[in-house]
Amino acid sequence: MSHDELLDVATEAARTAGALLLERFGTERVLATKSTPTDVVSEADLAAERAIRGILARRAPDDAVMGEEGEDVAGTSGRRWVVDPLDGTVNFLYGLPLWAVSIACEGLAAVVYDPVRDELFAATADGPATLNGTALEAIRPPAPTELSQALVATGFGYDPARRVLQAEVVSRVLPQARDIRRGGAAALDLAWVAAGRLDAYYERGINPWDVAAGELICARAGLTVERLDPVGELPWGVLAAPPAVAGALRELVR
Ligand code: LIP
Repeated sequence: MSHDELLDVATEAARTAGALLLERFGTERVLATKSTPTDVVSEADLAAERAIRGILARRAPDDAVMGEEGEDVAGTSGRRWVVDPLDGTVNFLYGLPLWAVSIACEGLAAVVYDPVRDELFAATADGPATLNGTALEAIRPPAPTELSQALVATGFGYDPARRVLQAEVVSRVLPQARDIRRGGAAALDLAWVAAGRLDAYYERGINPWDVAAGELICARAGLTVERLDPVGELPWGVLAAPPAVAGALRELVR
């Protein structure tokens, strides 16, 4: 399949899951907790992933699938879909309109869909990053050249001990940046960095499905996107920033 065909599959799956989630938004309750009492999953997560996996099985039957809520599926094509059916689960359950569907065909095509605003962020490996079909380069404001002018998004894990370490890191960034934002959905953070609604993002302790789509969208929007190596007790992470700011941010968070 061509990159554009893969993008079409991702778009159909994201919009289908997004419509299902939007119907439940504001009424869904916690179904269960996972790694900690604050790491929750809802029936909406599970229903959305079932819908996405059904479309992938029909339209890309030979591809592997890795999703947040289901078992990994092996493939024979060499392609792998990385799916977060509902990124920002806690926000969703609280009725906060900061959540998204994140679907990537790893390295080839990616969408982050925000059903509340009906905003589809998308990119292919050889095409521009777009918002509802418009190239982000054409609508994004000029990027900051100094970290002190950068609005930096980040997030925190569910484990209290990890949060102590992450608090130390953010205490270094806060005095150096314009300000910090903690939205609660990595996929949306990355999509908004690509769109210029945020200037940069870093986070450790995320999962591949949180960031796979947003990383490609940010890279195709011309941002520096890199993985942060594990350091001490802190796991790997992601940093996305304008090239002029990436080095200064990396020094503070690595
Ligand atoms: C969320 C991430 C967010 C992180 C949260 C949580 P989920 O994913 O998108 O960046 O800070 O702790 O992991 O669990 O809502 O799919």
